[in-house]
Amino acid sequence: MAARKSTAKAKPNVSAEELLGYYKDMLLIRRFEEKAGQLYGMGLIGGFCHLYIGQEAVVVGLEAAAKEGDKRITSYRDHGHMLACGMDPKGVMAELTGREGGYSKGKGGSMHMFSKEKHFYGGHGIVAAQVPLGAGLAFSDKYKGNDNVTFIYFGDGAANQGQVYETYNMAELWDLPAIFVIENNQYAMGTSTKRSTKSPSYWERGAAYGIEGEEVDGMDVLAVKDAGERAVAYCRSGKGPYILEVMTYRYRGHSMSDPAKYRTRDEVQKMREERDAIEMIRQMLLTGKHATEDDLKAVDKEVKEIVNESAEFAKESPEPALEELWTDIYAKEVPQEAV
Ligand SMILES: Cc1ncc(C[n+]2csc(CCOP(=O)(O)OP(=O)(O)O)c2C)c(N)n1
Ligand SMILES: [Mg+2]
Repeated sequence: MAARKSTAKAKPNVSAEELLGYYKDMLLIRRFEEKAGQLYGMGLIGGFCHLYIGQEAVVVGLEAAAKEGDKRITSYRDHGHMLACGMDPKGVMAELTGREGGYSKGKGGSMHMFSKEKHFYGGHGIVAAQVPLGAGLAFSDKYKGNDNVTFIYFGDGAANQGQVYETYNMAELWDLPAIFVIENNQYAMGTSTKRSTKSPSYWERGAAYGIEGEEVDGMDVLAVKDAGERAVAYCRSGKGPYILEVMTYRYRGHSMSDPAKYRTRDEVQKMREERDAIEMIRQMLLTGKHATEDDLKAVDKEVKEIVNESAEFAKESPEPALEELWTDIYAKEVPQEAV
C-alpha cells in the first residue's frame, strides 16, 4: 500500500455554474450558522450548539464528489453536513429551536437529527462514536453489493480515540467502502493538536492498517472535491477504505458557551482574512469573469431569504405536544402512573 500526501494544487476543471453552486452552498451554511448563533443568543435555542463556520468547504467539496445513495454520518458539529446533503433548512432550524416541525420533531436538538431520505445518519454527541457506526453503514452497502460509499466525518480530537483504530482495522480487513474524513480544525474544544499528539499527521496513521490516504487543503473547496473524487473512485471500485485528512479551521468557539481563551483573536482574524474558503471562490468567480458583483449579490439575497424563512418557520412551529414524551422511545408499554 502506498499512502501519500497530496501536494498537487487542484486544477479548477469545473464550470462557472458549478463554482457558483459551491459558493451558494457554502454561503448558505455560513448564513444559517450565523442565524443559529443569533437565535441562541436570543434564548430561542437551548442546550448545546456547535457551529460549523469556517469549515464549509469540507462538506461542500465532498458532497460534490458524492452520488445518490451515498451515506454520511458525523459528530455534533452537524448543521453544515445536513444542509450540504440537501436537508431542508426549515426542518433543521426548527429542530434547533426544539419545535414540532424539526427533523426529530423537536425532541433531538442540534446534535440529534437524521434523514433517511438524504442518507444522513446523525448527529452524534459522543466523540468518535460515529466512526464504528459509519463502518456499519459501509458494511451494509458492501453486503448488499452496491457501489455506494459512506462518508464518516470526525474531528482531530476524535482521531486520537481507540475506537477509530479498531474501526480502521476492520474496515481494511473487510474492504469496506468507507471514506474516513478527519476534519482537522486544529482544536478539540480548547486543546490544540500541538498539545494532544506528537504524531505529525493523522492520515498517516492509516498506514499501520494498510489504508490509503492523503492530506487536503480544507479551505479550498476545489481541492477538497478533487481529493474526494479520488477517494470515492477508490472506494467504489471495491479497493477498501480511504482516509482524507482535511485541514480546516473553525472561526467560532467550540460551542456557543466557549469564550475561546486558548487562542488569540489575531490567529482567527488571520485565517478569516487570508484563507477564507468562501472569499476564495468569490474572488475566483469575479477575476475569472464567471460572475459579476450583481450576480453574487443576487445569490447573497437568495441565501438570506432561505435562512430568514427557516428562522421564521422555526419560531412559528409549535412546541411538541406533551404526549410526544411517550413516543419514539424504546419502552413498548408506558407505565400508566407515569402518564
Ligand atoms: C467520549 C467523549 N469524550 C469527551 C466528550 C466531550 N467533548 C465534546 S467535543 C470534544 C472535542 C472533540 O474535538 P474534535 O474531535 O477535534 O472535533 P471538533 O469539535 O473540533 O469538531 C470533547 C472532548 C464527548 N462528547 N465524548
Ligand atoms: Mg477539532
